[in-house]
Amino acid sequence: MNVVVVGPPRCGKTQLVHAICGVKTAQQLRPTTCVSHMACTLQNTQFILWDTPGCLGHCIPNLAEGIVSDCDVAIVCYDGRRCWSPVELVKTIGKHRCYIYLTQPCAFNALFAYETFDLCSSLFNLVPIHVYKDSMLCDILSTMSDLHEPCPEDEMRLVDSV
Ligand SMILES: Nc1nc2c(ncn2[C@@H]2O[C@H](COP(=O)(O)OP(=O)(O)OP(=O)(O)O)[C@@H](O)[C@H]2O)c(=O)[nH]1
Ligand SMILES: [Mg+2]
Repeated sequence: MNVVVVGPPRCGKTQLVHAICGVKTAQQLRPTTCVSHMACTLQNTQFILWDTPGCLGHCIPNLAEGIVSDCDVAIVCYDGRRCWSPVELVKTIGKHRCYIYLTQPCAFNALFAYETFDLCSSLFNLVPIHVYKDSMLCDILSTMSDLHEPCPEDEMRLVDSV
């Protein structure tokens, strides 16, 4: 499963990728300037985690556009800064494959709260917001396995074709 991690500069994207893959992180990380990936296996599923440079405003960095459009899931990191909200990025990427991850447990601002409410109520679909990486990964795994489970109609077609 390809998972891309996006968000504004210095919000904790690289730290999250390292934490998920169990890599020890230097205390001060340098700004990410290219797209890179790390792999890990969780519950028998291989995850490829793609780290990206910080978004300027609500734009996906040019270097990351390809992987953002190809990935199965996007984790939109947010650290609570007032001048930025993850909602525009979620709309651009597509709410059906986005998870918002709060890198600071108390990450919050009024714009974020207002826009998130608007996003949920106007599109009739909730975008999951997580503060714990492990529960976010479980959520991603269970959603993806639901998506890949054959529906009864598919099973019937299979039986028919035998
Ligand atoms: N205390 C704490 N510090 C964090 C956390 N995440 C990141 N940091 C610190 O914030 C700084 C930036 O973290 P990065 O993971 O490099 O952030 P980034 O979003 O990858 O930054 P860019 O690549 O520059 O866009 C680092 O010095 C980290 O030590 C966190 O969850 N808790
Ligand atoms: Mg980084």
